Amino acid sequence: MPLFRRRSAPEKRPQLASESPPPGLRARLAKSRDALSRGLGGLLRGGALDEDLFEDLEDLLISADLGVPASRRVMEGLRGAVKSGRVADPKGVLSLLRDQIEQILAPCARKLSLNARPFVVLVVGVNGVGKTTTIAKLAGRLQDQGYSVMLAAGDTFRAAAVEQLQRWGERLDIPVIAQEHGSDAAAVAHDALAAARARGVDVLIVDTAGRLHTQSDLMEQLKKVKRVLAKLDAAAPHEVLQVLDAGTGQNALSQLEHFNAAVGVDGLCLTKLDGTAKGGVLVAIAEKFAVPIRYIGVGEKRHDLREFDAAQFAAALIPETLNA
Ligand SMILES: Nc1nc2c(ncn2[C@@H]2O[C@H](COP(=O)(O)OP(=O)(O)O)[C@@H](O)[C@H]2O)c(=O)[nH]1
Ligand SMILES: [Mg+2]
Repeated sequence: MPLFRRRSAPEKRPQLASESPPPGLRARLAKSRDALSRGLGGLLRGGALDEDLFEDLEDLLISADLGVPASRRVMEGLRGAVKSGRVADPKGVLSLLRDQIEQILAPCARKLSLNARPFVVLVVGVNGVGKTTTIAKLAGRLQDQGYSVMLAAGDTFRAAAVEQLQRWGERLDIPVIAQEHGSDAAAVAHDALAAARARGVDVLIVDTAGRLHTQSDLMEQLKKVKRVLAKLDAAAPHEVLQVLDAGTGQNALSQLEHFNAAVGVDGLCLTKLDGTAKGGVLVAIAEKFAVPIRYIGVGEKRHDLREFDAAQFAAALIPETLNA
């Protein structure tokens, strides 16, 4: 239960001509689905649902970045269903694949719940995965829901990073707490949380660097940011949100392990699902880690952030028919 009530939503901004309604998830996951579609079409049109086919299907799932353990588990489910006669044709295979994938994803579909005020989100992840863009999209989303938001420019390593966040702040009309490039990220986070409390802001989102001189410098900095936030509010940050670029495929799993070991990851946002055929990596992550997937990024614009929904994602990934 959120501790505080939502404010009434702000008046709708006039729609700009370029702001067409966001296309459905299916359209945005087309690259991942097409890759699977082609492979499934080739295999399932062939004929018998036999062991040769099962092996080829397993290879196809692995090549679509579902990873070995998840691909095996899906195929075990399919073998069982064919054996017991529950699945007897290609359409049945597709529907079973969708169900199996949904079952693997379902435990990770846990929404972010804003149960503190200010609710502090610390956004982490390697350079270029989409942290700053995700922060902007998330801030816009929360603002649309009636929450007041503040941003902290904690990527002080690159001059352009502070400006990038400030530009988003201007566009969204959201305050951005920043110091000059090269200053201490933990000091920025400290000032931002103090300001958020003083101004009674609902949500503070803290941006961070994705690269410093070394990987251990980065992890030490993130730990320091966490410590400093916790000094002001023992429960902060309430959410360490790691951003992962889905296009990096299996590499995303080792990024998660590294950051989780250093700072503890509470939730994920998988970005760039619109530009990659590797969307299956969400299934690999869900099979291996019991980590909430909060959001997915499906484009670079303000509205291109979706709450993660296991059934929708599975349905968008696996075609309904062989001609889809
Ligand atoms: N297509 C696409 N591009 C994205 C998405 N999220 C971020 N990007 C782009 O990825 C690039 C790096 O993003 P940025 O937020 O600066 O990454 P950061 O270094 O982690 O802060 C930018 O060009 C973004 O516009 C997404 O969901 N889809
Ligand atoms: Mg950034």
